[in-house]
Amino acid sequence: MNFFQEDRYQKALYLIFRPLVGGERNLFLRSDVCDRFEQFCQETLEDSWKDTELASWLSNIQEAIAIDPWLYLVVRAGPGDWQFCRFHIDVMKPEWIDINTFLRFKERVPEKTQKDSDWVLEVDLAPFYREFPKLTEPRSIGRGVEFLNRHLCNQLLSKKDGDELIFQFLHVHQYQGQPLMLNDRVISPRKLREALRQAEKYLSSQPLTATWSQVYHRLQEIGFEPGWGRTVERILDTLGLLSDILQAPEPGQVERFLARIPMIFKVAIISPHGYFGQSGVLGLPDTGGQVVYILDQVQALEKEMRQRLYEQGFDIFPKIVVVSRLIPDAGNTTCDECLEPIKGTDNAVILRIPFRDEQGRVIPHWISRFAVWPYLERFALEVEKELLAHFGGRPDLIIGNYSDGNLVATLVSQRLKVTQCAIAHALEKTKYLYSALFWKNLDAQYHFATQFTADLIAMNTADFVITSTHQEIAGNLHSVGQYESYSWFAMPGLYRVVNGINVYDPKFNIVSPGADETVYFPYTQTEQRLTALHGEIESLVFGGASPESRGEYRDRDKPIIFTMARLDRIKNITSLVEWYGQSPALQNWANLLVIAGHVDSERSTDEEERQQIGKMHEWLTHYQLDEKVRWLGKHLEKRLAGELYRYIADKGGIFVQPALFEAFGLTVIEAMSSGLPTFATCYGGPLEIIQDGISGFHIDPNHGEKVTSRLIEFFEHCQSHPEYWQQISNGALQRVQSRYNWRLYAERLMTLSRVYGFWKYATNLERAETQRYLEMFYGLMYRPLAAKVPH
Ligand code: UDP
Ligand code: LCN
Repeated sequence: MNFFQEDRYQKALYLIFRPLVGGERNLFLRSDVCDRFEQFCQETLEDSWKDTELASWLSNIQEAIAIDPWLYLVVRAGPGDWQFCRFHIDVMKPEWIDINTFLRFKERVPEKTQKDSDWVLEVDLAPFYREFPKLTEPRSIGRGVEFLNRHLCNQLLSKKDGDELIFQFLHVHQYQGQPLMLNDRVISPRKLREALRQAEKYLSSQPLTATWSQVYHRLQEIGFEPGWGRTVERILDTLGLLSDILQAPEPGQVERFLARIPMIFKVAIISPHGYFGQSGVLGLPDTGGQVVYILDQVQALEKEMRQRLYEQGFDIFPKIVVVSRLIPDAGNTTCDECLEPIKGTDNAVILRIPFRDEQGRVIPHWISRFAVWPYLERFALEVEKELLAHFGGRPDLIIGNYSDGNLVATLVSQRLKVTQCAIAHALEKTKYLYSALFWKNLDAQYHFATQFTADLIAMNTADFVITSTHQEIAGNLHSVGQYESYSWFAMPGLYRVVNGINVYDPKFNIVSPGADETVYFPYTQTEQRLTALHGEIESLVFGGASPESRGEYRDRDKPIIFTMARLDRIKNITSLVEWYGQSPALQNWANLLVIAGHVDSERSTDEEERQQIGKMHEWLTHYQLDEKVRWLGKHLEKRLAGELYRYIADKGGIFVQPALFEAFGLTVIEAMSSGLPTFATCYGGPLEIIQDGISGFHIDPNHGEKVTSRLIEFFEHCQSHPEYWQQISNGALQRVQSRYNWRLYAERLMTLSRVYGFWKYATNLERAETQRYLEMFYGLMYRPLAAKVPH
């Protein structure tokens, strides 16, 4: 960056940064720097600055910290590509610094001091990963398995080790004591190659449709056990894949071969917090998409597991257990039942285990997801015991969900030595501005110090991570990804992370969820529609005020702007009501329907929800919206909600998701699958789900007036071009059908589990150091923090 050497740039930098360094504020975001640059161009009356190298460099500044006379900057040239520098305001030349110096300076802000803090623990995981392969290209982020397959090929190519590795790996498989794949007649890689030749020769004389049981005797004599295929055709194909790999491995073949190995019979899915049930729970505090996701995931996984096992020659029913928390005071839900079969599956159950206090007494009431930490260790031990009993042995895969589930998955997987998959759903860190830096201010309410510590541990122990979008890992050009935000951060007075997670780690894979196609389908599929529910839907939408609702439409013919979410602050539903209240023009175009929380705050046990309920009432009263807004504080059954989306589409309505941040946004794909034109936040998953102007629209929740004008423009445009609504509706349908699909999801997850299972096997010894380091971090940092959370 030679431009720094030139006088005119140094002068410009001085003029741009001077007001930042001299002012009241210490912390600036990218948007502040961009605004300041815009102002500078106006002040100098020179728009040509915008085409300079300086402009593009400034646009990469992610944050700035000013403490007179210094300005420290973080420049993010792309995902995971961080540089740190500082300027003395009198010497406008950058001095490149290391992350540690930057963080020490940043810590001065909340601590309000002029000097660096005394000794603070520095967490650095990078040295442990020195020997591990990493992606290099930003475009490969989230496609870890493809990279790993190539890497595995190289490893297998190193002949001696490679053959030995495959040979050993095929020997470890068994099901309830019965060996699978190979028996003790095959005692070396050389014998394996010989056995393959013999088996191929023998099978080529057998009918392709003959089954395993018909050829079993001879194959067993040669050294093979069940697992190669149900029919001779399939067995030959699997043997052929292995022969090819032993000869000259190729990534696609390695993946296809590993995908066939019968490794996954029993899966544990851990999701402790919230109300985990199959009806009457959605919309309750902390109970939303994660529950929907897991229940749909289980159905799809069971199908996929059965299919794979069947094709490999087994008539075994796979077992899936979803482990959640048992809540004795469960209201009208089933969350007080220990065991509940999962609908739509043959063999999957919800297993509920209570939280207990130090004396072992069961905790009876619901606990916010921010306060579960003191209970998790004990919970994990009980989970381990119950899983072993339920499965009659170890599970083959443990999937953690959200910070608490991932920590429990870590504890159980480490003890049982089982492959661990992590799914974040939503990492809280990026949802709250400066959540790490000002952790002390937020800790009484959110206990972020404990949560972020748990996140760091679980992310690093997980064998692989599944995300719903690319942005979840690595953000986009200008915004930081949820996982990326754990690369480095400071929690002043507690510890400082200089290398927490690397978004180029091949453990990350994007595997997007879908929306249950039997529930969320296009409004045009009339023969499938649940028209019998329309009477109920009409009284929900057009009924009068009741203890569960507020508002009654005066004009029933207007289209409906629909929104539905948990009544969390982040969901920002109250702002949508406020924007609507402030715009008589929008009120002229459409009515607003809100399904969220409770109308009566007495019915809520969650402080944040109660505050939001208060705000809702305030805006409805202030803007006199009772004849234009209908608010239902009711939790709709899935099928009723599905038909409601379509009912609103019938009437030319739209769906709006105004969240300040949305990690993924299942309501967005549900609405789109129904054919509803959808307007959703540009912060988080919806930015990637929706292509703006094609399959829906992005809205910026920080600019309410712009949201309102976008909605008005849409209704206006639909009036002058009646086909426009249809065009966006079709765009939405095409988008979700091509991208968000549970069948594809299950297929990927099952393949990943095998590839990463093999990788774990191949590298296990090299991970011992990391494990020990993380155990120490758990013992010395996490445990004392968790113990301090009130319980
Ligand atoms: N939901 C519902 N009733 C409500 C609120 C939400 O059925 O009152 C469902 C909604 O249909 C979706 C899920 O809960 O399936 C919410 O998932 P999303 O990913 O949109 O948000 P989350 O609640 O997980 O943050
Ligand atoms: C949690 C969230 O906050 C949503 O954005 C996701 O859609 C949901 O989990 C399912 O992953």
